[in-house]
Amino acid sequence: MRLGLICSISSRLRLGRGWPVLWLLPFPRSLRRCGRSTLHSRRSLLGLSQEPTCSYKLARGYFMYQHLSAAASPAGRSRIAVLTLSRYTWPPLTGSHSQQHQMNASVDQYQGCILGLALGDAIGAPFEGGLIERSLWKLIGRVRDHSPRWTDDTQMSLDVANVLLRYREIDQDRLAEVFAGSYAWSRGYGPGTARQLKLIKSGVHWREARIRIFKDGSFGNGAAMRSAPVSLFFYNDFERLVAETKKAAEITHSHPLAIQGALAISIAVHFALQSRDCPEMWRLLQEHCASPVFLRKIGLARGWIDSKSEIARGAVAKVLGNGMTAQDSVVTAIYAATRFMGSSFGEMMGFIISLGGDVDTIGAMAGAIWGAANGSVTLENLPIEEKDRLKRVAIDLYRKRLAPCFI
Ligand code: R7I
Ligand code: MG
Ligand code: MG
Repeated sequence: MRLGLICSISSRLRLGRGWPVLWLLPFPRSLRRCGRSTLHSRRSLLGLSQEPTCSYKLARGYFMYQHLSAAASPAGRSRIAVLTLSRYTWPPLTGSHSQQHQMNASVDQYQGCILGLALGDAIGAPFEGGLIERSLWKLIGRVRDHSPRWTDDTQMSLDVANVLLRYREIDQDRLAEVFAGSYAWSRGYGPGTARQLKLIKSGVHWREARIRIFKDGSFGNGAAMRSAPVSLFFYNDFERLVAETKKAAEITHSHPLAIQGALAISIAVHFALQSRDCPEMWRLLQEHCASPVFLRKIGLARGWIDSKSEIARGAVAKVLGNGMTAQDSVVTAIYAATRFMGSSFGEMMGFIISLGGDVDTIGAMAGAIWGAANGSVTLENLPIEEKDRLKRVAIDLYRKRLAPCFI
C-alpha cells in the first residue's frame, strides 16, 4: 500500500526551476538497499539502463529504483530536477503490447541501427535528385578522409538522439532549436524543411513556421527519416514510443501522412530490434497508419513478403513509390528492409539504388531497420563520416534508453 503511494506520487515529478532539488521520501521498512553488483546483474537481466542514484529491493523480487537527473534550462542557468521512482518485477509484468515480450535487444543492434541509417543515407545520396544535385554531391559528397558524407537524414536523426539523451523525452522547443542550429544547406535538406529551419533561426516559433510553407503541414518524408532514434530510446515502452515519435515529427511535419510515416518507421525498428515474426508488426502498422494510401501500400507489401514473391524493382517503385513524400517512400523502405533482412546490407542497398528517386532517404530508413535486426558486425568495415561519433550515440541510446516503468 505504502509502496504504491510512493510510486504514484513520485513518478517523474518536475520540480520547477531553481537549484537542483533532492526530494527525500520515506521508504517502507521491508525495502533494503542492494549492493551495486547485485543491482548491476539484475539491471542487465531486466534490461534497465538508467544509472540510479540509489535503489532498493524487496525479497519477493520487486525493487525500487530511484533516479535523479538534472537538465539545464534553455538559458543554461537554472536547472530542472527530475526524480523518478519506479517499481519493477522480475520477470517483467505482462500487459500492453511492449510488455508482453522479453525486451532483450543488444547494444550491437543499436549500433547497427544508427550505422545502417547513416550508411544507407550516405551510400544513397549520390543517386538522389537530378543532374544538378548529383553533380553537386560529386563535389561535396566525401569528407576529408574520403569517407562518404551523410545528409540531412542522419543529421536530423542525431539531433533527435541528442535531445533524447539530454532531456529524456522529446522537448519540442529544444528540438526545434537544435534542428535550426544544425541546419546547413550542404546537407541537402528538403526544400520545405530548409525554409522552416531558417524561419525558426530568425525567431519565428516552430508552430508558426511549420504552416507557413504548407498550410496543412508538410507530408514530406523528413519526419520518418529521423524517427529511428525515438524507437531505440523508447524501446521498452511502446505507448511512449508512439507519443514521442509524434512529438518529434510534428515540429516540422504536422501533416497526418508525415506523422503516420514516422510512426511506421518507429514501429518497424521496434520489431527489428526484437527479431520478432512479422504479423504483429504489419498489424500495428495498419493500426497506426490508417490513412487509405498507407493501408493500401502496407497491405500490398505484406502480401508480397508473405508470398515470398520477388517483385521486380520497377513494380516496387511504381506501386509503393520512391519519392520524397512519406506516403511514397516509407512503405518502400520497410518492404526493402524486410525482403532483404536475411541478405547482406549491400544487396539491400543495390536494390534500393535500382529503385531510383529518393535513394538516400529510402536507404536511411531501410538501413536503420536492417541494422536494428542484424547488428553492426558487417557494417563496421564500411567507411562513413564520423563513424566513432555515430557508434557513441548508439551506445548512449542503449545505455540511457527508457527502462520499463510499471507505475
Ligand atoms: O520532408 P522534407 O524534410 O524532405 C526530406 C527529403 C529527403 O529526401 C531528404 O533526403 C531531403 O533531400 O529532403 O522536406 P519537405 O520540403 O517538407 O517535403 C518534401 C517534399 O514533399 C516537398 O518539397 C514537396 O514536394 C512535397 N510536399 C508537399 N507537396 C504539396 N503539399 C510535402 N508536403 C506537401 C504539401 O503539403
Ligand atoms: Mg537527405
Ligand atoms: Mg532524401
